[in-house]
Amino acid sequence: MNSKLKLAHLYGIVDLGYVAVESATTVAKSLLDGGAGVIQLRAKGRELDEILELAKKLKPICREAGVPFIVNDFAEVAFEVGADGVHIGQDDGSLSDVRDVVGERMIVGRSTHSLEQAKEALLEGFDYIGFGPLFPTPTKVGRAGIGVENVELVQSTVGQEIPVFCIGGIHRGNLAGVQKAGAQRVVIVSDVLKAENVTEAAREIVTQLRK
Ligand code: TZP
Ligand code: MG
Repeated sequence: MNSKLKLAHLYGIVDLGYVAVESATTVAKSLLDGGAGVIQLRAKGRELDEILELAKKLKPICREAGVPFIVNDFAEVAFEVGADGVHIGQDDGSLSDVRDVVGERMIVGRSTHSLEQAKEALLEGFDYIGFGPLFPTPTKVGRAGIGVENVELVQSTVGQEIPVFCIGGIHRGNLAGVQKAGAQRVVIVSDVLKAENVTEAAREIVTQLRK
């Protein structure tokens, strides 16, 4: 298991749906100060140039904190900026397609929406998975929540081999329940990014998950 990912409890996302480009580096620092153990740049619908430019700024900030920097969707961008990883969805091709671009050493993560997909991702060789959305969420519209029923099973099977980050509609108000359902690691986007104090929100989550 990747040692840095193993240490991560909160996977933070700098999502340009919530964060202005000008604030992205500040928000990344706030997430890191709060204890986020992974940072992803998610920039749906943005021009490649813009993503590349921002990724170049975020990478050294994460590097300094010793935290993996992951680019969502764009293996080429991840490779060009020397990111630590890239994250792809179910419809973004195979692991080997991505490996052709980024090589063998980069972290590659996969979104999964069922126990079956989670097991497939492990077998294929992904370094970690996202598992969800557990609950419907405005951050990813049009996708139903899969609930927490399989969280324990995914954690106790796939989660023994690679980190499993539960995602989707998780917030400080339901985190204890998600944890009780078996989650050890989470991605939380809107609750943290919309918080008055991003660092404090992240810290609260990390503290809860370390319990
Ligand atoms: N993939 C599945 S749910 C989701 C993504 C990117 C969004 C999670 O965002 P939030 O705001 O924490 O529900
Ligand atoms: Mg994607």
